[in-house]
Amino acid sequence: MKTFTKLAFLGIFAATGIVIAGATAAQDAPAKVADLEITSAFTKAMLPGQPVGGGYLTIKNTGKADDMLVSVSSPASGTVEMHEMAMQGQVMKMRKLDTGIAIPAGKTVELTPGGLHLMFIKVKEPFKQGSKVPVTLTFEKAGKVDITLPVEAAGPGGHEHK
Ligand SMILES: [Cu+2]
Repeated sequence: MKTFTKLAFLGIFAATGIVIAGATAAQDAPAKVADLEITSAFTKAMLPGQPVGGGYLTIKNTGKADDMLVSVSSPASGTVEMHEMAMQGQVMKMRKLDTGIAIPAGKTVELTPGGLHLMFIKVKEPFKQGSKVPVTLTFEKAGKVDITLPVEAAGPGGHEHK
């Protein structure tokens, strides 16, 4: 019986360990607010002297009403803007989206390098690989949701500004 008791305790500890590990990993798990699901959020490590950084994520609207991402903020930067990259003739240009990013009912909107993206401006400290950047998204209908963007390696395909 003693052995059984010990094993039972070990089992509980093992289970607790898994729960804790699960809770840590859950920070990057999909975030939900109302009918919106946010996944694949990340940013990239910033090079020394780089003044701005890009933020990327996927927003799925599982509801029947259109919504809109109207503002974004982060304690890690002075301002977060919503931008769009698009070819104008031969040149890739960036445009600030003042009214926000539409998230139509039943649709998935991806913010990716080279397309729609978040732009961290007046970044307080360059983002370091392996850290996380907290971000608050505000939607017109769904309201606010806090997410974290894991910082991935800097490199090609990242956000480039001149
Ligand atoms: Cu930009």
